[in-house]
Order: sequence, then structure tokens, then C-alpha cells
Amino acid sequence: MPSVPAFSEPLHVGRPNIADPERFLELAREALDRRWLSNDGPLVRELESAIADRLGVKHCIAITNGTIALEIAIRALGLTGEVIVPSFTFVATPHALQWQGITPVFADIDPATHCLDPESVRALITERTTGIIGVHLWGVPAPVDELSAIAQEHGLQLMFDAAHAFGVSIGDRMIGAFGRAEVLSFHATKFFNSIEGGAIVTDDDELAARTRLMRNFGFAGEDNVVYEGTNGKMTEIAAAMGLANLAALDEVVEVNRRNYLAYRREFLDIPGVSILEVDRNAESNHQYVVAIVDESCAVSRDDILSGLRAHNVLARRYFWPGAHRMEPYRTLDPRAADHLPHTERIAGQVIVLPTGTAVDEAAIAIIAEIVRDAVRA
Ligand code: T4K
Repeated sequence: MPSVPAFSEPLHVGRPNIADPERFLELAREALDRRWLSNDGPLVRELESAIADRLGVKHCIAITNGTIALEIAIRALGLTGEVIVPSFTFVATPHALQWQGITPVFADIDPATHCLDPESVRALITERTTGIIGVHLWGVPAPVDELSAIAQEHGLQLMFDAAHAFGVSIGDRMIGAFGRAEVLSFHATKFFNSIEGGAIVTDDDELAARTRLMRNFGFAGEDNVVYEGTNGKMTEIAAAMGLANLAALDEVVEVNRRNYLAYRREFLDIPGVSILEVDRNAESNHQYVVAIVDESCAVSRDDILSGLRAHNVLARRYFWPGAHRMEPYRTLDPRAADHLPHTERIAGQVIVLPTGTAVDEAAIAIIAEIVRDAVRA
């Protein structure tokens, strides 16, 4: 029998932060009264300009979700053939390529950061390679300088999946300014959400103009289609949620930071389990708290996960087992694991713990006690 009682309500990873429901309803009401609900509406424009200002980038193109934003950015950059990506990421990253007939080639990660290992990227470049997509996993910055040098040396396009990295900075530069373009996700589970949503951010005028066209079927005027396109438009209701949440972003980051520090403190004395440092060289949004169960731990990662779930803590083992072990990639390249030793190991060690405004320090102390119990078992 567990010595710590279970939480009466489930504690989810990815519980949405809803900072100001009243403001959201007010903005949504305005949109209804205006009878302007989608197609480049005023709330979407306001959100775009607020995000561009916040990140210090020239252009923000709001998109219906992060995955479509990735697809549009990939297409706008003219990527074809093979593109190098980490396998240790949400499956949307490789899917956005595969969906468009481009082969994702999986590179390994640096175990200290969980982001792309530049040497692994270098080793996978072939004459079919046209680009690299770095992922700032957990909001930890990918090695932007090294990847940029490799891209330049080999004439490759470089873009970033920054789905986890809104509001993160490396020194005095905000994520959003690296590569040709970066892609954000504002999904409900992200610390900043517009229910569903995402954006492409870039300093490149021409790329921004092209992605705007692509987002709206290629329309450049009422009857004038000048480019291939899709429907990637954000709705006014989504933008209303984005604007309401943006106003309280700093408070949410502060809650996340407090939670992260509490987890780090509480887990210090748990043998074989540690909390990944996400802010070593960067200002973080702390939206993911990542526990690592290493080989020295007395019990397995999955045993700890079961212990947490038995207590209603619905922790997740993101991004297990790695995209290379999911379909269609597993069938297309059954030997990919041979060159992904760090991905293979880390994917088996990670537990993502609940954070955000639905969690407080008292809950974190109990979660740590559950893990301590599991490790003693
Ligand atoms: N690139 C990266 C690196 C990403 O992580 C993602 C998305 C993308 C690209 C693509 O961006 P989007 O197209 O999604 O904008 C969730 C999210 O759906 C996904 O956005 C996110 N990454 C991924 C890491 O997590 P699932 O399959 O784990 O979702 P699900 O339904 O299991 O929910 C996760 C947890 O959140 C559960 O504990 C329940 C809780 N939850 C969820 C929702 C929607 C709530 O409590 N309330 C809610 O409203 O993918």
C-alpha cells in the first residue's frame, strides 16, 4: 500500500494555463459582435504584432497550429529530398516533412541538453540533404551557432522547431531570431496557449510574404491566386485566448520557475533521479519539468511512472520511444537506432512532471515523496 495518499483529482502534464477568462470572453464577444471570425482578422493581427515585438523579430505569421506552421515553413524554404532532424522530439517534427514527401533523417542528441548533436548532424549529410531542423526541446536552446556553421558550410537551409521555446532567450537574443525561420506552438498544453495555434517568426521579408500567401491558399487579393497554398489561418477566437494569455505571460513564467526550482530542491536527495537543468545558458519558460531516471536508480523509469499514476499524477514519458521507432519511420529505416545511442538511452529515462498554474509547491513536495517511495521499493 502506498504510504502517501493519492491526489483526489488527477494532476495532468499540459494542463492549460488560462490566465484571464474574463478578458478572453470579452475579446471573443467583440469578435462575435464584429462578425469577423477568421481570415486575417484584427485580433490575429494584434497578436502577431505583440509576439513580434516581444521576440524582437520583424515578422510573426500566426497559423492554425504548430504542425501546419512547420509544414508551411518547410515548403516556403523549398526543402526537398532529405532533411536532418532529431528523433527525440514530438512526432509532428518529422511528420511535417514526411507529409510533404520529404525524408526526415534522424540525428542523435547531446545527452546533456536533449537537443541535436552537431557531429551527428554532420555525419548524416548526403547529396540529397537540403536542410536541418533543430528543435529547442523542453525550451533548451539547440546549438544554434554550430548548426548555423554546418548549414553555411554545406549550403543547407536551417530552421528551428521552437514549439517549446516561446519566450526563451540565449543571452540577449530571444529564440525566434535563429535560422531562416522558427516555428512556435500555442497548443492548449503549452505554457502560453491560443487553444490551438502556432506561428512562423522570421526576419526575412521575402519568406514572411511567401508564408502569408501560403497560409491563405496563395490569395493576393480577392480573385488573384499567385502561389500554392493551404488553409493555415488562425481564428479570432484563438487569437482572443492568445491575447488574454499574453498579458499574463510573465506571471505564468514566474509560477513555472518557482515550480521548477521546487522540483530541483525536492529531488536533490532522490538517488538515481534528477531534474534536467533547462536554464544553463538561457532564460527559460520552464514549461516542462523533466526528470531523468539514470542507470544507478534502484527501480526503472516505468516503475516510477506507475507509482506516480497510482497516485493520480499523470506524468508522461515524452518522447518515448523516439520518432525513429514510430511508424512510418520504423518500417522505412529499421536500423536507424544503430546511430542514435543517446536518443535510445535518454528516451528510456525521461519522465515529464506536471507544472504550470495547476501545480504548487505543496503538490510538488508530495510528488517528490511518491518518487522517493517508489525508489525505496
Ligand atoms: N513540435 C514539437 C516539439 C511539439 O512538442 C509539438 C506539439 C509540435 C511541434 C506541434 O505543435 P501543435 O501542432 O500541437 O501546435 C501534446 C500536444 O497536443 C502537442 O501540442 C505537444 N507538442 C505535445 C508535446 O503534447 P499529446 O498527444 O501528448 O496530447 P494529449 O491529448 O495526450 O494531452 C497531453 C496532456 O495534456 C494530458 O495530460 C491531458 C492534458 N490536457 C490536454 C488538453 C488538450 C489538458 O489537461 N487539457 C487540454 O485541453 O500531445
